Amino acid sequence: MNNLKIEQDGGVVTVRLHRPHVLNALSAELLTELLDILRPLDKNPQVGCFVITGSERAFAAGADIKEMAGRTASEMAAEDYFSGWEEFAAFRTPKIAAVNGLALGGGCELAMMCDLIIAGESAAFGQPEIRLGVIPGIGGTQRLTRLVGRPKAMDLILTGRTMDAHEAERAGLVSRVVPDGRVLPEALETATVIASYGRPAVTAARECVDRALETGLGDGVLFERRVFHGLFATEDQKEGMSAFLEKRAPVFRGR
Ligand code: CO8
Repeated sequence: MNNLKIEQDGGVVTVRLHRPHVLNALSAELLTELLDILRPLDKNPQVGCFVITGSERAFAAGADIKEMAGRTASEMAAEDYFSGWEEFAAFRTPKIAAVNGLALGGGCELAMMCDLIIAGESAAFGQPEIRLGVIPGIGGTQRLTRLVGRPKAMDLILTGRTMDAHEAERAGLVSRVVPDGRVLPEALETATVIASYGRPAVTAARECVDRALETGLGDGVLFERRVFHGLFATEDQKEGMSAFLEKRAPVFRGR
């Protein structure tokens, strides 16, 4: 493992991006390592949440420009360069981005593939690809627009400017802003809470929320109601509601 540091505490797996010499620029090798490590963990019922973080200075300063710079269009297309990030986005385990410092380009796009973004007060978010003669390529034009709306997405993507954590929170990109030193503790505490809940309900909640970005209101509400009905087939629903009525803490078994 050259580019990542992994820690596991109970049901929470923390992945630290570790390419300090290039501000955690996202290389193809980093992506391969990330997918190789998370693929089996995503299927592991004992794992309830992933936390993705970087360093104090940079969450990630984008895709690795050195690695991309000399490529031709046909090489990029033939490799479907960086399409593997969609596998990361599709993992069913909840993902929290714990962001200190720079989240630029692919770094901002990686954070947006997570379910929550917890940012330090000094964090900065942006899609500066226009300055390199390209555009976001790992979902930035799509996810940013859905999250913050067209006016702010155009502002960021056409100017390449960064926004600070408070602007990002006001815009709806960031879930919570905390003091810089609290970012990882807050993310780990939040991940522990999420990991303590029953997996069927967590998965259902994620899928329903994400469906809101893909579909119309009527279809989305119907999808939610059907999923809600389906959860009554789980032991966790019986346990959660019985525990409430018996005034005790529930013990979820993830089935
Ligand atoms: N890729 C490679 N190396 C990088 C990157 C990067 N994205 N960002 C920083 N580095 C390297 C620098 O080259 C430098 O290396 P060296 O010490 O060998 O010169 C080192 O990290 C430290 O950086 P700086 O000296 O530049 O540090 P500063 O504090 O002066 O500046 C900045 C920090 C402002 C973040 C500056 O480094 C910068 O502008 N970086 C580039 C940011 C950027 O443009 N990101 C977008 C990249 S493109 C992208 O993400 C699109 C994804 C699309 C993928 C498409 C697939 C189909």
